[in-house]
Amino acid sequence: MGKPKVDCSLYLVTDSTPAILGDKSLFHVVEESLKGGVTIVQLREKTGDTGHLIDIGKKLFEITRRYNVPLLINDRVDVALAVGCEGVHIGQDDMELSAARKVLGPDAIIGVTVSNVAEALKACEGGADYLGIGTVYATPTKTNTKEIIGAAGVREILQTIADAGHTTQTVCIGGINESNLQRILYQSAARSKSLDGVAVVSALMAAPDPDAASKNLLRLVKCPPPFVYTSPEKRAKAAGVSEILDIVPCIIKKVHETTPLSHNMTNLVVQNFAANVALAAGASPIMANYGEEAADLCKLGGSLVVNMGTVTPDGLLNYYKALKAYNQIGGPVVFDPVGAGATSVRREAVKSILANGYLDIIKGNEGEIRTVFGEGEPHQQRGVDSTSTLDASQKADLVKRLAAREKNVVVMTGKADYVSDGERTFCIENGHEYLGLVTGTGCTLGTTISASVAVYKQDKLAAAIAAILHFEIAAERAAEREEVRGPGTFVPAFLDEVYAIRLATAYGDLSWLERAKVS
Ligand code: 3NM
Ligand code: MG
Repeated sequence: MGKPKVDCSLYLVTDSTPAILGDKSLFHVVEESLKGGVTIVQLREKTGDTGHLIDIGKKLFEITRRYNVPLLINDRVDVALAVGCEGVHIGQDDMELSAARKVLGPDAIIGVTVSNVAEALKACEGGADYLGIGTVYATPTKTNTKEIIGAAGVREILQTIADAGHTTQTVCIGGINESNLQRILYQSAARSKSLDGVAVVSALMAAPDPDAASKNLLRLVKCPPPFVYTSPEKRAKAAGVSEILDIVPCIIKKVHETTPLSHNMTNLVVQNFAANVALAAGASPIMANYGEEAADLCKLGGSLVVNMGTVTPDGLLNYYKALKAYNQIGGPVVFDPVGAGATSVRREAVKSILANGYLDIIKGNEGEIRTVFGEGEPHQQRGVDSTSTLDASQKADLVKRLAAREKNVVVMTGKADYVSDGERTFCIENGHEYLGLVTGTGCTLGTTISASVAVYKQDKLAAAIAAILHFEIAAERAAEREEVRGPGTFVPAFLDEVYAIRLATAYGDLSWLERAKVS
């Protein structure tokens, strides 16, 4: 007979607890999910007598067989034998893989739960047919999970087993649903190995229409997320400084010509200033902190700024709604983790924002970016102040590693700014000290970046650099004006220069760009 084919694209793990299944029939939900395209099913019952479990297994096996989809039993090798189904799924506390293999034979499908690199290597070496990697996100479905590893933890496991030469299939599990599935597949992908699919419990077992839900989940597994720009231009990303500098005027000009919407969910301090900078740069600002509005606003072709400068519990829920709306259609999101390291509330907010959406660009000062990176000792920021302790190569390394981890673009502002997409890393040494003496300049840079990335999704790194140069060279020129004697007179001059640079660029005068110090 040989081993049945294992397709892990959409893996259904059952759960018949009333909190999840409700008053529906387990068999009906599984059959509807199979109709919708589930590719493998695991019967997972944590309570009940063995005889009862075997009965359920047999009945389920009649259904899965009709759809030509394998049925596995959680933990219970004996039940799998009695049912005669394709195999088992075993956790780290269950029977050893080698023992299960001995009992079930070479043709049985045996999957293993792993949550770290050591467990993954051991399972691959022991001949597991697939790995269930988790727990990705905390989930009410399984509260005794050992470790929440996020997309980054999944990626580390994938890279390690790929480096060791294993081709074992992989799925991830834990808190996966239609709104985070594509992002998790994208962010967890390692250089040479990505997940083969996702495993879900509640996304199907609790779905009102499991047939439709599984069709949708399977579609999402098969196509790249909307925020990944998949045109041929992707392959022709600017590699060097001169190529980037060639694109910068095109991006600024395109903002001028198309007036992209810049949807700001931002703090009380900078709303007015950020709106004025957006207007001067050629964008159309809207300050809308109510998440429900995002479903309409995201359709207008602009981008979103999530600035957590005055974060509140309500504010967080609003961010999640907006993130979902923008992520779903690929509208770019700029995240400004203001004061991220100042309080434990903000550190937690950063973690939950990262877990609740894809952030195309993260922009912050050194302390903020260190907090977002989050490994090692917590970095204590003094309020929202910007201070620096890292040297140039450490800064470049930090932005590069964070961008590689999040699969996005990271901008770290300071006397010199560092920008990376995980592969290309640049340093920009423009700007003026007055920018540090006026409140909210960092936030308004986030708004400026949102305008350029809205019009240039194909290379978000180049878009970020265009905005930084526009903004910082405007500051230099403003500070040199005769009438500017300090931060007070600087602000109006700065707005004028942002506006002047935009108009000059639109009409072909690029002399301002000669000041660019990019390396
Ligand atoms: N195993 P939901 S998490 C069954 O981490 C199970 O090994 C997990 O449920 C692991 O899709 C989990 O509803 C429950 O979040 C996943
Ligand atoms: Mg188990």
